[in-house]
Amino acid sequence: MNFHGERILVIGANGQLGTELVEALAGRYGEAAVLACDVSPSSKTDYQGPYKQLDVLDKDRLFEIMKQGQFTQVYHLAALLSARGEQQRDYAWKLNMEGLFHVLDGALQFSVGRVFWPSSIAAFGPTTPRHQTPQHTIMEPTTVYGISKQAGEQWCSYYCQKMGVDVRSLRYPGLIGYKSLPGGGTTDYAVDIYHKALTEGKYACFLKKDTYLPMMYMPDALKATLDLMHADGSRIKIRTSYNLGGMSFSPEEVAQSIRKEIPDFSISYEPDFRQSIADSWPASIDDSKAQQDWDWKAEFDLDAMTRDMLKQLGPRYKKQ
Ligand code: AKB
Repeated sequence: MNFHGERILVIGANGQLGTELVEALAGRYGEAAVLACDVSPSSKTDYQGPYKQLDVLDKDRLFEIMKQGQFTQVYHLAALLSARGEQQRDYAWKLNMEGLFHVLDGALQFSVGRVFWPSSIAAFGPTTPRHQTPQHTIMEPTTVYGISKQAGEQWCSYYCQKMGVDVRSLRYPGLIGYKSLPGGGTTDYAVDIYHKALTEGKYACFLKKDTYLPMMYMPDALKATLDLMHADGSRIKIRTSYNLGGMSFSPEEVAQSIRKEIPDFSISYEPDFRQSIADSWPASIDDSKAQQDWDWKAEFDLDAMTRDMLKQLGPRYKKQ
C-alpha cells in the first residue's frame, strides 16, 4: 500500500498514547506530515514538529484545522479515562461523546481517508465473561468511560456502514510505557509501580494483589495501531472495535517481576474506589479476530516489559 503524501492529525497528542504515537508516525512519515494537537497551549513532549492547541469540543476550530490540513489520517485520542470519568461524570460524557461526533462529522465533511478511535476493555462490564473475553459478548459497562466507549463503538460502526467513513478501532487493555505517564485510569498502577520501584524501592498499590487485568507494553500498542491503520480496508471485518490482547497479570505478579531486577522492592495494598472498576473488567482477552483479520501478534510478556521499563527509566532517576 502506498502511503506517500500522507497528512496526519493527532488529537490528544500530549496524552500517554498520543506522545508515543506522534513520534512513531513522525518516524514513519516525517515530522512535516504530522500535526499534533492537544488542549494545552504547547506541546508537553519532546516532539518538535507542527503543533496546534485544540479543544476537540470546539467544533469550529477543529473543522478549520481539518479543512486547512486536508488530512488523510486522523487519530482521535482525547478522552477522560475510567477513574477521572467517575469523578467528572458530565464532563467525561461530553468530552468522550461530543468529541467523537465532532471528529466523525469532520472526517465525513473533509473526506478524511481513515480515522482511528480507541475503545477499551472498559466497554465490557461485570456480566461479561471475565476470562478470554470473546470479541462478541455481553457488554454492560458500569463506568461513564465504559458507557462512552460502548456507545462510541456503535457510532463508529454506524458512520462506517451508513456514511462510508473508514473508522477503525481497538479495545486497548491497560497501556504501559516509559515515555509518558498515564492519567486518570484504573490500570495506571502498572506504570506508577516502575517509577516508585526506582525512586523509593516500594509501592502502595490502589488495587488488591490478585486483581488480574489485561495489559500491554507500549511498543505492542503502537504496532497494533499502525498495523490496523495500514491494513487494507477489505481485511477490517469488525467496525465496532477489535479485542486486543497482550498479557494479563496482577499487581502481585508485577511486584515479583520487579524483584527479579530489584530484589529489595516491596509492595503494599491500599485498594480504593478503583478496585470496583477493575473488578468489573475482564481479566484476559481473546483477540483471535485481530489475529485472523490483520495478523496481530503481541511480542512482550511481563518479564520482558519489566526489564525494558527499568532499563529505560533507570538513567532518568540516576541523574537526579
Ligand atoms: C483506564 O484504566 O481507564 C484505561 C483503560 C483500560 O482504558 N487505561
